Amino acid sequence: MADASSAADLDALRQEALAALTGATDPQAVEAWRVAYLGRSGKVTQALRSVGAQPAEQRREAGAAANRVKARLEKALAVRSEELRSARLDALSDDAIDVSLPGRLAEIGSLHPSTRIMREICAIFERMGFQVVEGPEVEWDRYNFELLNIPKDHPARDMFDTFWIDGAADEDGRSTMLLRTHTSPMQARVMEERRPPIRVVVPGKVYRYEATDATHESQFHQVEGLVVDEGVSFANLKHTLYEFARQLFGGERKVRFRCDYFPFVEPGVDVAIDCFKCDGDDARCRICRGSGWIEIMGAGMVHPQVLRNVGYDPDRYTGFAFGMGPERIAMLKYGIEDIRLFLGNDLRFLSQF
Ligand code: 2NL
Repeated sequence: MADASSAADLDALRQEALAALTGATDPQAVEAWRVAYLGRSGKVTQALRSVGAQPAEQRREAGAAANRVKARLEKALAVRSEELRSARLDALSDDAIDVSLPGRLAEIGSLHPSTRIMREICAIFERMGFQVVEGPEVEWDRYNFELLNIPKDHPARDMFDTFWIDGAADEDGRSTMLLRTHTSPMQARVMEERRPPIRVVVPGKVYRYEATDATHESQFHQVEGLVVDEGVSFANLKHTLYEFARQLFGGERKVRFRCDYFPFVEPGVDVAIDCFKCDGDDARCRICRGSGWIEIMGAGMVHPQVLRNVGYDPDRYTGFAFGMGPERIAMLKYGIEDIRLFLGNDLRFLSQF
């Protein structure tokens, strides 16, 4: 088209260009079309340039007409580009990666309730100057029972239904290796390795071979504590555990100590707090069952035989020890009714903590 500046020529150019654009079905073809018509030496650009060669009285109208064609084609280009873009998006199959979507947020986990309670318990004792130590879950008979005043054939071993491990045996063929039934063996190790003063808390997993129900699991946790030094008295035990109970369950709590039996202490006590749920007023209270008291731990003065077993002179050193189950404490604090939930891996339970 040598001279495209007449009204008829411009109209033909517009139609030609619009038809060519319809035939451009991918981004490269659309770009080639843009260069061919609207580019620096494109046909529309040339038509605009040729306006200057027209007779003066026609220039104004011819320029306006050429500019209208240019504007019309630019609009058509924008529409066509958008059509092709949305057609490409529609063509993506459902499982194709849509890079224009925002990313999925990572789910942030939370601490397991047993971990959370164990950390709370340990933090209270750490503030009182205790050191946190951890020990092996696979133990020797010697640390789990013997040093703790529970010799072979002692009836107290019936209190612990033990997972014995095949492989190591004594001269009578009885296994000597086991999954620890409490965390006390680590305290025996600490006493054997160090000399007083000793102030440790031992959190960790323990194992019992027993049928599971709402209040029994074969795997759970304990936090035990031990203090040994010259002049440690039952008054120190009472004060320490009183302070602990009030920090964990609230400053209003009363704390009760009653006689109990554990082979590694003498005297032994059970420690209870007054019921924070019903204050002893509800005979059918789910937490204290109407007694008004909730047992939270066992404790006592370290048995002189245990001190002798690790080479301490019981006339010089005395100590107190205590033990508690974080699952039981979590059940009381959070109103959890079944201990099996702790290992059930149900996110509806776990995500509440
Ligand atoms: C309970 C009772 C208790 C201990 C644990 C202990 C450890 C050593 C020496 C003496 Cl090395 N005693 N531990 C003492 C009394 C009670 O736990 O009901 N635990 C869940």
